[in-house]
Amino acid sequence: MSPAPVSAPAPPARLRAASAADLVDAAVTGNPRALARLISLVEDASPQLREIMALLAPRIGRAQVIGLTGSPGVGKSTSTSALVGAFRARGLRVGVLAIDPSSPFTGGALLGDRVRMQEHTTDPGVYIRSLASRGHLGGLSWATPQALRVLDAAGFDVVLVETVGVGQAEVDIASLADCTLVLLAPGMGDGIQAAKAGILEIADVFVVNKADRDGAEHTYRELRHMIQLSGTRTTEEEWRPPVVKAVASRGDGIDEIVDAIAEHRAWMVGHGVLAARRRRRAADEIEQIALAALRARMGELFDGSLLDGLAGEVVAGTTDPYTAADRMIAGLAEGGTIVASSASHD
Ligand SMILES: Nc1nc2c(ncn2[C@@H]2O[C@H](COP(=O)(O)OP(=O)(O)OP(=O)(O)O)[C@@H](O)[C@H]2O)c(=O)[nH]1
Ligand SMILES: [Mg+2]
Repeated sequence: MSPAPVSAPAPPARLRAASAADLVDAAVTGNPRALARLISLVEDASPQLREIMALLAPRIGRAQVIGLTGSPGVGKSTSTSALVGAFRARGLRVGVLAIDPSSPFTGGALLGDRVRMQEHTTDPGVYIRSLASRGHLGGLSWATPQALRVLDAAGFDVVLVETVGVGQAEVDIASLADCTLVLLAPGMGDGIQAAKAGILEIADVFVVNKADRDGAEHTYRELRHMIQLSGTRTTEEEWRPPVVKAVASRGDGIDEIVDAIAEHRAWMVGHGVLAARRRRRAADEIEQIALAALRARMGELFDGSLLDGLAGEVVAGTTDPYTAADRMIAGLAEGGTIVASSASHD
């Protein structure tokens, strides 16, 4: 059997090598237009990415990726903006990705984010970009790592990724980031509930934001109590997420967050966790790309009529969905041999 052609199609000839190389050359000097263009190519899942990522590969691995997640309105953008200021004060170049969770209920959020980020938009050491994950084969899990690669290769020391803490996006960001900040706020009613729903597993640092509000102390104590009780983080070997109180809108607690991130990083490096995380992240990335390529390949090889034919057989009871899926997979490995039931091997 010939090797399975499971990779995505080669870029069209009209996309010349020089254009990708020029774009990459400009992006790695921090040229914001080139960066914007590259990230747009990511959003569009452009076939040109294959070439671009090959050019970027030797340049990556420096950026520290910090994820911020939490319920809508908890103060993620305000904290992100304050953190940008804090990292800039330390002489670091900072990239920001605000992930559009592509859901209708946050439709207006990005405009507000831009306004909040305004103070940094004229700083050449800062690049801020919202990323639409909508329409991607793998959503956040597909587009975000590719956009991170672009910013990493462009030499940003820190990349902050803001994503609304709803379901899968929250889990995805935890698997991408070197450090995941989970923000809670008092009086939101869902803070500790959310903690029960699994944020203890993903948080490297907790931030109780809006500490100027009533109930902040209560949220803080309750969270600390939960961390102490949590079975998975009880040994000395394990990282116990610290809880930092902050008033992001006033900049209070931001230095403490930066310190907590640094401590977490030192712990990870000391325990070999950073390298392991990055390896796992690369494995996820490869898997996502391979799955997307397989799906695209399946779409090319089997036009709707084949799938429809198999579906007809399953509905009629002449085959079962597992057998039908096996036939699709076998057909894929054979480069698209039509596996209608008459041509079945058995
Ligand atoms: N009182 C108080 N308000 C704050 C604090 N931090 C942020 N806010 C306000 O809370 C509101 C929401 O803040 P954002 O930073 O937009 O929150 P977000 O989590 O990014 O919101 P989404 O992106 O829409 O999910 C804004 O009006 C902020 O000014 C704080 O520490 N104290
Ligand atoms: Mg926001």
